[in-house]
Amino acid sequence: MDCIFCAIINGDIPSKKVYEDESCYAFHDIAPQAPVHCVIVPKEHISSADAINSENAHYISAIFTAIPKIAADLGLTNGYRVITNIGEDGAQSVKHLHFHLLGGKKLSENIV
Ligand code: DGP
Repeated sequence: MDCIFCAIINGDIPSKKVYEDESCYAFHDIAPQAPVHCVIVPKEHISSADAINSENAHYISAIFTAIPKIAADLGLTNGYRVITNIGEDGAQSVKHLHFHLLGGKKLSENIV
């Protein structure tokens, strides 16, 4: 399978790691849209949040358990935003489930 995020998880494509455990991997986004912008991915290839089911939902628990630790490590003491894009209308460009963690400034009130 040709997946950029699987290649990042495997170390075949370099990334700036911010967090890793047995279930998930987090790294700085290559095109940051906020002063802090990292991406958190499950280590198993799941195409998007639309493919979450009872078999793989444990990755969501692991990711959302990791997010407060990652946010604290990155100094996001005043809040942040978590976004996942899904499919064409959601403007998902990489077809491996990922959550954007954005912060470091007061974010726009547009788009949630
Ligand atoms: P999305 O549009 O929601 O699918 O977001 C994909 C994000 O992944 C986008 O913000 C840019 C980031 N990205 C794509 N390729 C790479 C890469 O090779 N390295 C890193 N660090 N980020 C990448």
